[in-house]
This record gives sequence, C-alpha cells and structure tokens, in this order.
Amino acid sequence: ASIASVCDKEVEHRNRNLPHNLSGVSTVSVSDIPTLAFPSISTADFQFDIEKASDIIVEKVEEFLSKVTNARLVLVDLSHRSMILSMVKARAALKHIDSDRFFTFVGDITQLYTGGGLHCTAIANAANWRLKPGGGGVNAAIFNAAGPSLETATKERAGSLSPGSALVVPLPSSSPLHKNQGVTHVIHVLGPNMNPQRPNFLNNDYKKGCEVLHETYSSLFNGFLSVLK
Ligand code: AR6
Repeated sequence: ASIASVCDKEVEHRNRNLPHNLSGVSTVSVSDIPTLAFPSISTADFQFDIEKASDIIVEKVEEFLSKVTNARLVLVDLSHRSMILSMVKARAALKHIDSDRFFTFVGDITQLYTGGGLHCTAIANAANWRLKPGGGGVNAAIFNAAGPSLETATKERAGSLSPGSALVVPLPSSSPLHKNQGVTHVIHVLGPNMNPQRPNFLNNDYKKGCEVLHETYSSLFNGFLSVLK
C-alpha cells in the first residue's frame, strides 16, 4: 500500500506542477514555494541501515518544518520499489506530517522539473569527502548534470568535507541544472559510512553512525535555511 501511495503522490504532483508546455522551454521560470529535494543520505553506497535512517529522516524533517513555514522538503529516489521511500512515507503518515510540506517523489534528482514537473530551489548531494565528481550514485549524477561549473564553484568554497557536514554551493546560471531544472543551489553533504571499502568506515558502530546521520541532516537543513535567507 505504501508503494502505491508513493506512486499516487508522484502522479498527483505531476498533474499539479506540470508545466503547460515543456517543448521549446529552455529556461525554467516558476515561482513556487522554496523546495529542497534530497536523496536518502548514506543508505546505498555507504550501506547505512534503512530502518534507522528512516527514523532519523522523519525526525529531522519534523524538526525543520517546525522552524519554517514557507518551505518544503522532498525525499527523492529513482525507483517505485525504493524501500527507503516506502518506509519514510509510512513513518511520516504515522506522525501526521503535512504531505504538502514533506513528501516522497520517484525520479532522477537531476531531472525533477523536466522529468516530473517538480520545481526545486535546491538539491542535496550525497557527496564524497574529496567533493569530487564521479564515484557513482547521486554524486556522479549531479556533477554530470551540472557540468564543470559545479566543480569549479565547489572548489572555490572547500577542498573537502568531514562526515556530518554540509557545503552550500550556488549554481552558476550557465549550469544546465540551473537553466533547465531551475535549481539555484547544490548542497553537498557527507553522511556516515558503513562500507568497509570507503573512507571513514564506522565498522558497524551505529551509536556513532546515528549521531553522524543526525548531524548530516541538521547541516543539510541548516544549509537550506541559509539559502532561504
Ligand atoms: N536521483 C535520485 N536518487 C538517486 C540518484 C538519482 N540520480 N542516484 C542515486 N540515488 P548513494 P551514499 C539514490 O549511493 O549511500 C557516491 O559514490 C540512491 O538510490 O548515491 O550516501 C559518493 O561519491 C540512494 O537512495 O549515496 C560517495 O562516495 C541515495 O540516492 C558515496 O557514494 C543515496 O545513494 C555516498 O554513498
């Protein structure tokens, strides 16, 4: 049932937000409520437990929504079969979180407007500590879609990221992600890593891991707050 409702939400948002005529539109010009789209940090390549991550996502979303009135958050994943979307959606419903201000969405985070009719001000990236393009997952997708100007703008601001922290990068207007999708900011975050093949491996220490994932979402949502101001 929860997977079906994820689909329903997608259809609903497609209908509500679909631009009137996508063909020939080269620049996004929509003024919506400021929106941050984010992937589930650490739960794929970094192998973090999805039950624990779902609890943390919903808790941090609730905390953010209590601080801000005019903004919304969207958890994105690629597939209708996404377990993390189903779990988060079920937990958010149990907590009666307003589904206009927080919802799950199936789609590629780099094509939310042209592919799904969803305009997002900012998107979050599950980055690596070197803030380098490539490496697979959402990081590779975002750096690819944004073009070289994202790497340049990122490098101007920081050379690396520590686990739990975020870096807000304004996207140059020349970036295709800005021009075509209307995204003005990328917020890089580095989550906790439970994959022995990757740096900063936490060796199944979920006490530390949960602390770091809490910090990661705090840093991400505070970064989005700074964009709103
Ligand atoms: N659109 C939406 N969601 C996506 C996309 C996309 N294009 N691609 C992946 N996801 P991951 P992590 C979802 O592995 O676990 C990288 O190599 C995916 O299904 O990207 O934090 C970095 O360089 C999952 O739900 O991030 C780091 O080294 C979520 O995004 C490392 O992986 C996160 O998956 C970070 O690992």
